[in-house]
Amino acid sequence: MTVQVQQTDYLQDVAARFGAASRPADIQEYGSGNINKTFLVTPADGQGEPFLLQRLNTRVFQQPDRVMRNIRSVMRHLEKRSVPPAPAAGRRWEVPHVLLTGEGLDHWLASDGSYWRALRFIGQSQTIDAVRDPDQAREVGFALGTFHSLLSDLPISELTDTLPGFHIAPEYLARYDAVARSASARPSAEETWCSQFIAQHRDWVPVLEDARERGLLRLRPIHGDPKVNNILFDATTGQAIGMIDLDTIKPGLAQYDIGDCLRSSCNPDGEETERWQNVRFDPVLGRAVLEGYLAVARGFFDAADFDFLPASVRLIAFELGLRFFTDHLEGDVYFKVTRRGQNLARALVQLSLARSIDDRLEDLRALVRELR
Ligand code: GN1
Ligand code: MG
Repeated sequence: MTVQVQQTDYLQDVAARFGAASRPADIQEYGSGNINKTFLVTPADGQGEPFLLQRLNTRVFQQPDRVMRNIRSVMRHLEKRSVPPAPAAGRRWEVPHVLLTGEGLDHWLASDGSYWRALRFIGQSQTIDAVRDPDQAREVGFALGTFHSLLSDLPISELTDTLPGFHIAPEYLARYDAVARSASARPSAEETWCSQFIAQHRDWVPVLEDARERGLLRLRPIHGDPKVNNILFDATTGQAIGMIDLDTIKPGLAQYDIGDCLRSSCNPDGEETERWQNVRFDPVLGRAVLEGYLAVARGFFDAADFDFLPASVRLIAFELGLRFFTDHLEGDVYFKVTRRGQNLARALVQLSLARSIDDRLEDLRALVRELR
């Protein structure tokens, strides 16, 4: 009870820094992110707009000022850019603006060292954890295409790397190898399945970093984390209206984003399903996502971008499986869990998704040939 009250006072205090002047505001935990902690703050009647309060996970983002600097660069860029990409004209498009403290800062560093920020709450919107049908999938592609298109003329020199090594698949594999060497001598059947699957498909890992080193793919501004529940939909029309969670914006390969978006939106069972053996990549949804994406982004997509699309979808599913499994072996230090075994369950889902993508790789290649 006392802990609860202290916790509430603490949050009220932090919320007040960002303008929740009325106390007490209603503060509820919000969303399903795996990294940061998010709260919805609703000031008492007539005392201001609701907003999101987030505690940045500084174990993951060890230089949180860099995260905020990137978001500032992106916001400045979007404000300067008056013309939306043609297919987006006339549609609702929202940006998660950062709110300032009374002192004009974009974050609040609490005395216990925790790092807080606040974001405008975008009303009349919703997120989804799995895609329902091709129309929704087309909207997912449209959102990522619009986002890429809006940032396509932001020089990467204006962005910093908030998370060194993020999406560099060979580094995740090296980390896994190191952790696996000291893992339990008595693995469970599911752990054994994961390690065998990883051992059999190590050759999938270098495809994008090799292409980058050979100069085939270039760095550009990416979102970094465009999974389906980081896309906002209008609550009434169901149209995609924006991308949230801008912490991982950085110079990267568009293939990381498209791979992540496809692996996430073409898995109708979602990331948290317990029935991992049933997980399938849905090619009908895949076609719709790519059509929606290319309707906006075709202009800056070159031949090599198309060439590496199929392999990048398989890679990002495999990479995420590897990341979840490594975290499971390390004792759940990176991704938030509510129970022991959750990161293993998530790894099984992503690795069997990678297997399903691999089964369909020829179809994916044919689809890309058709759409290019
Ligand atoms: C994490 O924070 P959230 O839930 O949007 C992770 C992504 C993973 C995703 C899987 C910084 O994203 O890379 O794809 O979980 N973000 C970071 O659900 O590691
Ligand atoms: Mg995130």
